[in-house]
Amino acid sequence: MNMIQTMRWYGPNDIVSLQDIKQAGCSGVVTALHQIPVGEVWTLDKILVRKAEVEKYNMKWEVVESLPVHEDIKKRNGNYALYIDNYKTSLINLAKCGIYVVTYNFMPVLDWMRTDLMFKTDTGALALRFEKAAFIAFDLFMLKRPDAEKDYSDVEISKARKLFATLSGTAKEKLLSSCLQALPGSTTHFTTEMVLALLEGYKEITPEVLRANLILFLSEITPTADAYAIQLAIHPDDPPYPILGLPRIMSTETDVQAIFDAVPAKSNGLCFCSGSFGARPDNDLPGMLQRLGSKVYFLHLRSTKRDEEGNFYEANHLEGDANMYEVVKEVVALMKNEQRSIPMRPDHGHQMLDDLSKNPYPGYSAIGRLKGLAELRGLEMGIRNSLFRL
Ligand code: DNO
Repeated sequence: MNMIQTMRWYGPNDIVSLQDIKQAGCSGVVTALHQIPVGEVWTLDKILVRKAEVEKYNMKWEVVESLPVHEDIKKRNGNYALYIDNYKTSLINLAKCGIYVVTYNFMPVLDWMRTDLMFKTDTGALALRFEKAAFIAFDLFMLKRPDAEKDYSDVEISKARKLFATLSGTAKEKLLSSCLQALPGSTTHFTTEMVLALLEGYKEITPEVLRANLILFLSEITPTADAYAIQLAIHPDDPPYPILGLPRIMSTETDVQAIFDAVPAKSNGLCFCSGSFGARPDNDLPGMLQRLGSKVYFLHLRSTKRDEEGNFYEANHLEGDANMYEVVKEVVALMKNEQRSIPMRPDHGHQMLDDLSKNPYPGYSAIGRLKGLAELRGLEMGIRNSLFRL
């Protein structure tokens, strides 16, 4: 039993080609129909077109990432009932096309958040970074979110103010555009007005309400998912704590366990992202794999280097704070015990070498991910052969 090696492909507009992914040694691809507006049905014909593209390169469309959840479902208002029906139809259509692992998230408004998409590491390669003071500066002085200062201490605010005062015009623009990076796969950005309007919609939504809405959503879709052998894989919050006053409910082991307990369906599973969970020191990654492993349907492997203040950047895959040896060891043991292979992708990667002159989706350049994948593949093989004699 091996990890199924995949890479994310953003579709025909991605500057990283299917041939590149094949040459990196992948047997599968992780992709989504990013062209379909959130909430609409993924039709059989559109799924089949994408599937055929991937199969031309002798690879399999292994995982959907993401089948996005409409904001109305998260808030349980507006057209949520229609969007849930559409979601079920998309799941059925995917299963009919032989695609069974479906990743999604339940993060309100924004997916992942970074303050710097081009942080220069000591090698000159570029990494994604989250700097708390910069984020607070964005929130207070650029977004100007009402009452935002209530979420921060005086020390944090004064640090953010000082930092903001040192930023040049270009640096400010860079910070703004990093924070307003829209959904993955999209090249259009949010505006501050759009974000403020979206935040307004969450005013009444406490973490308890959001969790209840996720449980209702899962109760509604898991019977369909179970009937069609779909494995749903929820992605954790990134970063794994509340931001912009929004509720976040998928940041810790307790959060995950609560959802598994509330909806015990087989299809209700997890995308174990060592990078997202690992940005919190209280998340015990190998322990989480031991306890939640049977529900892990997809793996994102990457490591962050964090500090006490809550800043972090994305380190090389085998460096940083995640103990990747322990993580992969648990994955190998899990696959051996359960006699199943789990799809994995090297999550993100540094922009390096020839890719420095290109304009990839942030985190998704070819060479950095190829390096990460190669290292993870070697680590897995070493562990399998030396510890488990597989
Ligand atoms: C970032 C990704 C996330 C992930 C979604 C899944 O690079 O890990 O955007 O795809 O949260 O729904």
